[in-house]
Amino acid sequence: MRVSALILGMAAITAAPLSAAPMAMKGGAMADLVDAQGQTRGHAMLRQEKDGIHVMVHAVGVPAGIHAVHIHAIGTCTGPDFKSAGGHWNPGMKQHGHDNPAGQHMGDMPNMTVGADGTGTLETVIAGGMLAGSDTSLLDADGAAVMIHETADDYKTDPAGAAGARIACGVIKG
Ligand SMILES: [Cu+2]
Repeated sequence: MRVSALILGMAAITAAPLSAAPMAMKGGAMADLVDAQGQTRGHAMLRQEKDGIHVMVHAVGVPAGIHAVHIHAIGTCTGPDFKSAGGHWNPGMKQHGHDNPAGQHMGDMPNMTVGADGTGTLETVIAGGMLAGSDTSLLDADGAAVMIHETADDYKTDPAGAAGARIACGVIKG
């Protein structure tokens, strides 16, 4: 059911008025998430709005539980550890975590709850974030990646929220 909703959502984007096309082309991106074995683990859609980057992550085949989801700074997903994606997207040179007084990273996002069926959805807004068009944009020369972690983000431990291993990674494609 969630997949159908997603397809409808994508259709809605495609059916946007022509006048919005240049903005949509500049402002939309997506990522296919894969695990350490290269198996599909869902996808993410990102779009630019006035208030920031709207992010929707849909996971499939992920262990049930609460998982950290971040934007990492480099658009390279080399398994099995996905360290190739670097640290969190952090153009403001802050520390990690919404609950950290010195935080937070632009790439910090709320945790995603995955159910017993292995699916989970996260919808959030990266306030003030820019996909493209500025020197602090997400889609810079080395790109960026969406990452799902093994465990929950504690929203305060620098630099990564004590969220454990990187279990699924997706290169963000504009
Ligand atoms: Cu991360």
